[in-house]
Amino acid sequence: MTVKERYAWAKEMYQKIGTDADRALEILKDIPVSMHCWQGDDVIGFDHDGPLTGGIQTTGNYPGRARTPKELMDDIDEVLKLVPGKTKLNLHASYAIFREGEYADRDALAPEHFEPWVRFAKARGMGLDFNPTFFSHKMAADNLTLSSPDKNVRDFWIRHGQACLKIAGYFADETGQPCLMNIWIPDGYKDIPADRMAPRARFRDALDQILSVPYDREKVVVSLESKVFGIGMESYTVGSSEFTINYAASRGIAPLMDNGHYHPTEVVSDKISSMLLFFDKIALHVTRPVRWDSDHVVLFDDETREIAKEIVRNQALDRTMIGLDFFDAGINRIAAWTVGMRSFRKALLYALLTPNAQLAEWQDEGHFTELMAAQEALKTYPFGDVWDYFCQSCGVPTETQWPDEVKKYEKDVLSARK
Ligand code: RNT
Ligand code: ZN
Repeated sequence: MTVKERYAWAKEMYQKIGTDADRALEILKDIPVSMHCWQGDDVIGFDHDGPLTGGIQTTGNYPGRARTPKELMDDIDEVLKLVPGKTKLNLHASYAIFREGEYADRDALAPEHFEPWVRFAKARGMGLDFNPTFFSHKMAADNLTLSSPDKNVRDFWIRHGQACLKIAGYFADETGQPCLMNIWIPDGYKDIPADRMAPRARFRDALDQILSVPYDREKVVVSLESKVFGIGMESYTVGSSEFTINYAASRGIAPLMDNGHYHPTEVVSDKISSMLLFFDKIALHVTRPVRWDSDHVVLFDDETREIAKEIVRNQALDRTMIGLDFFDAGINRIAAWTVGMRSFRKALLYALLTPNAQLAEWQDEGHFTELMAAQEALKTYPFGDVWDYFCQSCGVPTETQWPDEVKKYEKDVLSARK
């Protein structure tokens, strides 16, 4: 059977339970999913030669890491060939590209330092998202930035945030697509703090100063990412969940939930509905925490599907800014990106093929047996046939084809990076 024939058969199966596969695919291809640039080079960037700091860690040393802007762009191009649907590119400030002999510190970054990225994105019809980088820098040596007791340090990072807001506006203007600017700081303490309030008060005031720079809220969506702990900051994190939700709610910005940033039995899929009831827009970092905030490659697993279902069945596709955030250096990095991006789009497809109205009706009527049986039945529906057809119609390899592409790229390109 051809991919098309498999699809025709699968479509009928889904029709029987009341879902329209053609319509699902139409919606699916236009959902923007933001691909993080930092999977390609283990979160290093181009503006420093020090280590990755901030209490996050990339583990593994698989050969082929992108070391230059050109290599990273080549790798992203390769991934784009393997990933179906509308993709945005998510950059960090540390990926500024300087001309020969030029350098600007984080507080002096300007649109011109991202001009090559804008050219790259525009040529591919991609939108850009952005993140100030409050780590991997000498002014963040002790993992204190916007909450630092040292005013000099705080002011430096406030200027960085303000500079990034301008760059985010430039991205939106140039690409014609809104830019999410997500703020995450590593700040916290390893051991039991003597004062939990003052750092949070300083963080609040610093954020207010960053946001005092005028920006167009139609074009730039600012979000604030929470976290429960970091490596070396196990006892206290300034930007906790309560802090960020309250800050975002009171200042009219978006909360960002990274599903690696909660206690291991908490799930972001259960938080989305509550957030949607009180916020205009929410943002996500989809990742895969394994026992801790380990940022494993996103898979087509239960929680990933559940997150996608919450977005789709609450009609929140245009209110949720979806981005991925993981970094695995233990396997081929192109494959890591590809699996993560494909997995999240698969999860969106799975959600779109779920007869959500029928399931909700059963819940309301108390038919929990039918509900459980149907949810289980869906797991073995001919989902793969719809997915392969979607890939083929987007001009990218099907599920069994893409690994060969990656192997070829590894042989031709990555293996030469010694
Ligand atoms: C860290 C946060 C943050 C980073 C990226 C690189 O725990 O998840 O989003 O992963 O900014
Ligand atoms: Zn994150």
